[in-house]
Amino acid sequence: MVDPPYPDDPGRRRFLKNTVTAFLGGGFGISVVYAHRFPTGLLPVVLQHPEPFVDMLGKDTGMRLLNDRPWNLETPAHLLDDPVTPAERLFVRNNGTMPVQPDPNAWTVRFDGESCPRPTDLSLNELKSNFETVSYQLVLECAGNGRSEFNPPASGNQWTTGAVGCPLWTGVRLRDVLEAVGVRDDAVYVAYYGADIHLSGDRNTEAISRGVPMAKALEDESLLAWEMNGKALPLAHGFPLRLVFGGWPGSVSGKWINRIVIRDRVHDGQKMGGKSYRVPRQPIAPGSDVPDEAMEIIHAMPVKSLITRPKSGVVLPLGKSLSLGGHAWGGEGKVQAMDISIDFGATWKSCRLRDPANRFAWQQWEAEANFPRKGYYEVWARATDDAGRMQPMIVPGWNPRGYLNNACHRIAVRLV
Ligand SMILES: Nc1nc2c(c(=O)[nH]1)N[C@H]1C(S)=C(S)[C@@H](COP(=O)(O)O)O[C@H]1N2
Ligand SMILES: [Mo]
Repeated sequence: MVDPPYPDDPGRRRFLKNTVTAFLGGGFGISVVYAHRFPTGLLPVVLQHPEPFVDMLGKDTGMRLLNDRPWNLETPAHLLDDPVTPAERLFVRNNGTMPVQPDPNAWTVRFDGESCPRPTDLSLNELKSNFETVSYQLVLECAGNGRSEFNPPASGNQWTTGAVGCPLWTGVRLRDVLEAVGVRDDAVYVAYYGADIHLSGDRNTEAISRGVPMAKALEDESLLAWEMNGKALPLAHGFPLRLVFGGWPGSVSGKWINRIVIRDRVHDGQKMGGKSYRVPRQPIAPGSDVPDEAMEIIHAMPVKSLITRPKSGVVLPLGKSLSLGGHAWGGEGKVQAMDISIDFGATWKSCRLRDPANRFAWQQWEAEANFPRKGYYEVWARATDDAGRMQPMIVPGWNPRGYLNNACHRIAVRLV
């Protein structure tokens, strides 16, 4: 798969030529019927927008490809309708190159760090057999979900609304394992290293190495997981072992885990400092420069919701009511109310809202809307958490990397 051409770069040009040749020869598993007529030097359209034809990590063909080096795929809202997100519809956010065919039977995790009294290696098989196995549905959301709406634009993957999902995860409690390994009283942070490789190929630099404060590491629901929805983790989601911390930025939920460090300070690994996964402590004017010292690490994610049915753009005859539904999640809190508006926020109607399957799982909501006249409408959806915090209607708090956009999700509706 390729990006648009870079005509000035000979290496890139050669790569494209080879890719096009392979494609025309059927090498991508699709026969190109008139291949012999294809003009030399032209880039097949499908290679610029490969979604419908090319196998993207076994994902639903409706996923939106943001980048293939590293892989980044998001899920359109209408494909996120399931209460438990299926593997084929879970977004992928990679910072580096995925490891190749890890052998689960040879997999070990090293536990060490300043606040670990007895550095220990545990095999995946030992983790599976020595600790209680538990399952929780946990929301995984990239802190950059919604980034595409910031103005001025923030660099990074231009996620719209689809870097979120809530699968069922199975594994052991990180807490149980930490207790067995030993934790000194001065422990402050627990952080991970994974087997993926920095895009530069440099083996001395991690693609990403992040962590959480002790309190989050020790929660009942903080998992070292090897299954998603009752099956082994797919490679793209961290096979054979990953962390899952529901309600926090997805970046703390390390994939392909092979080392866990118990730190006596805030972890200082790759993407813990500078502007990475950090936001200004005080609000700033959009586009302004913020010194790193004025930034703080993102902890829990804010309250948010999605309209997953119908798909935006629905056309309805006047007189018919519209059934709507979706999910709402509160970072670490519970969602206590869900409302929709059909008049651009002037009035709101409360929705039916289910309880979560467990803490840090998303909640399902449903509502009906009735429209007074023919024409264009938007349905806006707004969640309120148990601390009374509501989603804003417009993009909140500009920050240099475009994190934490929890503005209301909107869909277009036409009555005819
Ligand atoms: N080892 C490793 N772990 C990682 C990442 C990564 O690039 N490498 N990406 C993180 C980020 S930024 C997010 S949002 C989540 C995404 O998880 P998913 O790809 O399973 O949806 O994984 C996190 N864990
Ligand atoms: Mo992320």
